Amino acid sequence: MKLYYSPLACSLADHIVLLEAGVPFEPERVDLRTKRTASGGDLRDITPKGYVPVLVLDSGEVLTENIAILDWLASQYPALGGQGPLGRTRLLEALTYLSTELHHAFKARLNAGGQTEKERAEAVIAGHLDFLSEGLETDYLFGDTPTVADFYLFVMLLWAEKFDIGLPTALAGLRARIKARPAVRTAMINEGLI
Ligand SMILES: N[C@@H](CCC(=O)N[C@@H](CS)C(=O)NCC(=O)O)C(=O)O
Repeated sequence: MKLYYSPLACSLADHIVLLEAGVPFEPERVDLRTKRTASGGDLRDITPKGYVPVLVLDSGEVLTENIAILDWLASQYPALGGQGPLGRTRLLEALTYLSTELHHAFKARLNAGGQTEKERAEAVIAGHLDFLSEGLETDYLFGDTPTVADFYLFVMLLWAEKFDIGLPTALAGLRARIKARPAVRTAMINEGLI
């Protein structure tokens, strides 16, 4: 398998999950501005979407879209997926919220032109973080062990740190717990983040 990623992009979630699963894979860095990959290719030749994450399976199939990739990884490595009869549905519910609400709000913060837009985007982000924190009664989103959704959330909690957006206590705890995991540390070292 090959993962196309960019440092501190949402592809960090997939990078962490592959390391947590202990599966052999080849990470390849992408410059999102030029679309050049570390080996000299153009990401748009792999997917015309031109964004990460992109996971190329050993069969040559190309997977894009974080929800789909993380769901596929959870199906391959069930310890990182949802448990019980509604497990997969709850996981997809969380991944969809993270992608279409929280990630979307961070995009608005990233693209904000002026102070008013920045503050508006940060208020939306804070609302989502409050919602997530109020529902958090265990160490991770679905209990005492992390799922792929926790790693996606973790990436956005790192973005919050970067933008100096404070976290509710429960999410600060989750961020610290995930940051301390050996696979997470390895992914962050690989991406040059620590
Ligand atoms: N719909 C995609 C969006 C992924 C996405 O926003 N990727 C960002 C990094 S977090 C990216 O590659 N941006 C570069 C670009 O869009 O040109 C998904 O959910 O996977």
